[in-house]
Amino acid sequence: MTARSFGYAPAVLLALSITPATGSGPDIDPAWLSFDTPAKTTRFQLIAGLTGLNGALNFNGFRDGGLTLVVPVGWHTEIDFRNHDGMLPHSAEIIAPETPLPVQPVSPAIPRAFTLKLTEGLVSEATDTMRFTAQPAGEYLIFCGVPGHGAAGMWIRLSVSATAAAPTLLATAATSH
Ligand SMILES: [Cu+2]
Repeated sequence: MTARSFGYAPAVLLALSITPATGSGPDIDPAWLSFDTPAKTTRFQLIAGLTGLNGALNFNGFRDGGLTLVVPVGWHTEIDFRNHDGMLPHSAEIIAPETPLPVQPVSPAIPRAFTLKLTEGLVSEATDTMRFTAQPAGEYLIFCGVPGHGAAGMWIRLSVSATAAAPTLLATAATSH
């Protein structure tokens, strides 16, 4: 990880000091997240298959919850999905954590928090935007709905926080299988 990647947000540095990253994981690009604090709006670029990790079954180069998007409760949230994978279709939805992970799409945990073609997936370079209000506070997964993908590790985390003052992106411990 480069210092530059985290230089934009002291809150991220603080959080990382609490939950140290491994040092060998992928980088977080600060360009993925933007926000307007007075307007309580945030935008996150969600990129399916950004890298070859896990057979491209990853979001932004992270798998199994290794990246967490933190959004203050009640903020207007826009997730801009793009499928960067040249091979497989992908989708995304916000779901409640469950064990074991579902192997099919399930009802989204937040109204309107899902992409088009949830089961079939969006083809290479297709985009879709989901817009929703981040509530209620709690822990969620950003999960690929194409059958088998999410259960194989294609998910990251969304934390809707009652205490955060601003959105952040954190490298978090990936769940091992
Ligand atoms: Cu997928």
